[in-house]
Amino acid sequence: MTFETTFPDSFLWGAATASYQIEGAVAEDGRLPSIWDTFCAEPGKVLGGESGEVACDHYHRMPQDVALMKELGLDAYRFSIAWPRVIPTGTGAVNTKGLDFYSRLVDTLLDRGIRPFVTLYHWDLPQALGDQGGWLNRDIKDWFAEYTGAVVGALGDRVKNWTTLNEPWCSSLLSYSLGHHAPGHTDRVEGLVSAHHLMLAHGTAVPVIREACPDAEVSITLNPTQVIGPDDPTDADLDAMQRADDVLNGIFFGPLFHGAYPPTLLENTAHLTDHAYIHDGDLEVMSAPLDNLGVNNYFPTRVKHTDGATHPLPGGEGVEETEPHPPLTAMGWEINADAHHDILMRSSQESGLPIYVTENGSAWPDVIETGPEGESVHDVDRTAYLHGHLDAVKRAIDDGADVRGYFAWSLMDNFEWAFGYSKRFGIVYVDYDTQERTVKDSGKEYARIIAAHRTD
Ligand code: GCO
Repeated sequence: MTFETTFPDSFLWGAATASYQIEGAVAEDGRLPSIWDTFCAEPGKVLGGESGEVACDHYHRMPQDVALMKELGLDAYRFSIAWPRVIPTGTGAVNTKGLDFYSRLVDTLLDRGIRPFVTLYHWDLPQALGDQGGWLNRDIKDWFAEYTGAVVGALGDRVKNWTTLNEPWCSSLLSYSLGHHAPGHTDRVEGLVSAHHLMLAHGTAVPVIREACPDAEVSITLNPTQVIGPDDPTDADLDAMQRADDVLNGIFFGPLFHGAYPPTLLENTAHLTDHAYIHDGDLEVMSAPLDNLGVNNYFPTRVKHTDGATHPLPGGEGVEETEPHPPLTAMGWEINADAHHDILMRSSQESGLPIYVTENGSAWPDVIETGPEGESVHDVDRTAYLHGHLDAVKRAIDDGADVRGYFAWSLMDNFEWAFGYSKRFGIVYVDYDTQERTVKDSGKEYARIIAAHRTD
């Protein structure tokens, strides 16, 4: 191992997970279905018909999993709260048993000296709210504020790092325009409307968090992606790049940090909608000041102009997504640490805020081997990806971005949404038959890097 890049002493080392991807126990202690339980049950939506029903059984193995975090030397743990555990019907009665699980998790983390970073929404919307239109219903801003108040009211005495939403791009455009995620709709306008309501819910929740937890550090996690065009772009290619950037990045950077949508996004979608879902005053709510920005980033996006079919994203006229450049991960994602550096710089400039890399990592076809010293996973590719991307983070810091921490995706292998259990992102291997956890070589290397930075 030759990785010797050094980070500032205050840099925070973490790992991330999400409720539906690890918890299991979907019908326990009063939890009711989310839109993901429903989506998984629909034939053809998730590879192998798999679901988060058992996942990593984290709900029952939480103390051991926190012990594992301690063993790795993590400073911080980023997890999400399942809305359908806390308010199973979406609005109304709070389920104390559901909330207690997270309260125990927070106490266990704090006992071990690990700082909790809590995400309020990582895609598991109560089905009861899905039945009322989900993110297409403007009332969701109030439903989300009510849920936020319940959670922050219960945990805000111990949790300071609060993130409203994880990757609103995925819960809007990927879910309502591209149909890959729950609820699986394929409508260009719905992608725009749901994105707007996500931003509105976010902006409505920010003051609720501050009220319940005055010393909170409030954040949102986006998944911006560097848009790369052909080497010698024509004007038409530049237009395609702008359109792609608007619907991937500007659609969130604009409302959050500039108080307006990109004008080109509005122009290029005007033939689809009159944008009547944008009400007076909305942009003001959406741009509520934040304390930091979470960035999840794995790969860049390559586009060029086409005279062929319109891309299914809104404003996709003339846009063609082109093949990623090798080397690729098991997801088929381009490994491009320079693009990671560039998107951190961009995120820093757009937001003017401190940044946390709240997710970054890679999937590989891991093989577990049994030897004299027990089980091991020699995931050299994941380790190389980790080194390359950490180095890119450090370059971004040197170039002036205030990046304050890095969370590996993921602490352990888990339910990878539409890909079921077929893709492993963990730095810890999970045997889904026995629920045994094995720290992979990449996890050991991450622990070594963290230990090398310990100052206390
Ligand atoms: C996302 C989510 C995670 C994924 C991870 C790998 O970025 O899509 O936040 O839940 O599992 O990114 O795809």
